[in-house]
Amino acid sequence: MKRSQITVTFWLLLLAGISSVYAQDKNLVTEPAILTAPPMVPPPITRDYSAKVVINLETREQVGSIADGVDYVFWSFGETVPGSFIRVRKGDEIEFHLSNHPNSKMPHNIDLHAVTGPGGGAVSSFTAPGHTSTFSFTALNPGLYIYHCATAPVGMHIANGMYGLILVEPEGGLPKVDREYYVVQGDFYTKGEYGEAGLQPFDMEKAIDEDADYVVFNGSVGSTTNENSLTANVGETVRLYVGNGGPNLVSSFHVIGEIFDTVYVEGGDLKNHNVQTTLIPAGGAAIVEFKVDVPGTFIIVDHSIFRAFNKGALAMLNVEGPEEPAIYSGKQADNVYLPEGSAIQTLDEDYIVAKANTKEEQIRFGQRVYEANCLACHQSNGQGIPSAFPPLAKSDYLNANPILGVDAIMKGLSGPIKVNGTNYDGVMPAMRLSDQDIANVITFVLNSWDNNGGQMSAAEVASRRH
Ligand code: HEC
Ligand SMILES: [Cu+2]
Repeated sequence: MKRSQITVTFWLLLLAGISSVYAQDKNLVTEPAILTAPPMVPPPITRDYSAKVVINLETREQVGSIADGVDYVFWSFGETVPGSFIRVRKGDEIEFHLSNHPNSKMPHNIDLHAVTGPGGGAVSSFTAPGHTSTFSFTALNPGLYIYHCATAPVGMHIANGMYGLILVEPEGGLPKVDREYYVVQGDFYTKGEYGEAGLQPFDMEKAIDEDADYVVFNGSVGSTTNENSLTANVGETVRLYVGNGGPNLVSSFHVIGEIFDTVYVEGGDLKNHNVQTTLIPAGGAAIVEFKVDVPGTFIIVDHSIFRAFNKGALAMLNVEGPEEPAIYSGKQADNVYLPEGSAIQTLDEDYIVAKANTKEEQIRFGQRVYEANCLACHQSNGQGIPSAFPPLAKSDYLNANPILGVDAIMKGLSGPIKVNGTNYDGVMPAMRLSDQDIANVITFVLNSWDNNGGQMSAAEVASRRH
């Protein structure tokens, strides 16, 4: 051995000695990470010391539903889009095992924005199908961070759903709240337009043009609505961990009818208070907290509002409990307001033209048309509102002659009518819907809420246009 070699060997041995002592010195307790699928969040960390946290995460490529009747091949961390929620504590050493499912066609890796190190772990975690990569990092900075795949073409991997959130709790933890949820926005680009049925391939050109067909929370239209809504009780505090996977669009995150008591701006230490809408950049996050004071359905949106009502960026928080009329009265009066010369207005709603081939599809697509266009007046259960909006549930007016419903939507309806023995004299605006959408929504109504059933075709609707 040359002397230089001996010196090098000496230093290497010394270094190895130091690092093993260091690891022993740290004497970290090892524990497996608890991972959760959206919208759930792992429990708060209660320990007051650093640990070695072992994470096993698997990348998948599998077909899922992006909207009713629309399938998409999602690429994901874990089984879901966004991927599993990871919760660690500042100072923890994370031993990360990334496995790529043997059925994958692509290699994948992970770039965690919580990592201090080149690529956020991307190079060390590059994993071929059927392999597992291991790397470790120490979580130096507290905060809420996006993680995502960074394998070329990066944009495509992210666009297919490869992102999620990792929370690094500060040493003292976060203040206690009653409910915590996990919501991530993402934009999707498909060969077909929004709502076009069938398996829709990724569209690279639209992605480059940032011309999204879908903008959704938690991976699909309706992922977090109706029976899958977030829930809370009146008087509880709610904390949302909100991420934006992108790949392209910035989110104007807003909860209709709530004010954020606290926003951890961009997921960091800075706390802002009394915020209506918070901006979440692509590849960024925010923590929002609010107390729910009154019951009802609170709609969560990207306030770039066409994304909410036309591209899917809409979730719901259902709050149950007693009314609080001192805080919110509910509707106190509804009187017909008819300014001079405004007999019939037109609602210019160019909703999706969903091609429906079967009655079942018509009902499904019709429900979407209903929720976007009719629910505000006729209500979610079709009961209407007494002395303002007539019921569609068991409506003798509609059931006797469904084509009158078509006319009402197409041309508007005003003047006195009688529904189930009650007189109405309101104004329903004409709606600019396609023949197919009108056929679908009427078919949906006829087959809902104990109505008589039946089916309306686009051709029948077309025959009413003059
Ligand atoms: C802005 C409120 C509003 C919206 C939105 C609205 N309607 Fe109406 N609708 C009314 C009012 C008011 C009447 C009663 C009009 C009258 O008194 O002449 C009515 C009447 C009707 C009737 C006939 C009466 C009955 O109860 O059977 C049908 C059917 C109907 N609407 C269906 C729909 C459908 C389907 C949609 C969505 C595509 C829709 N409406 C959207 C306000 C609305
Ligand atoms: Cu990937």
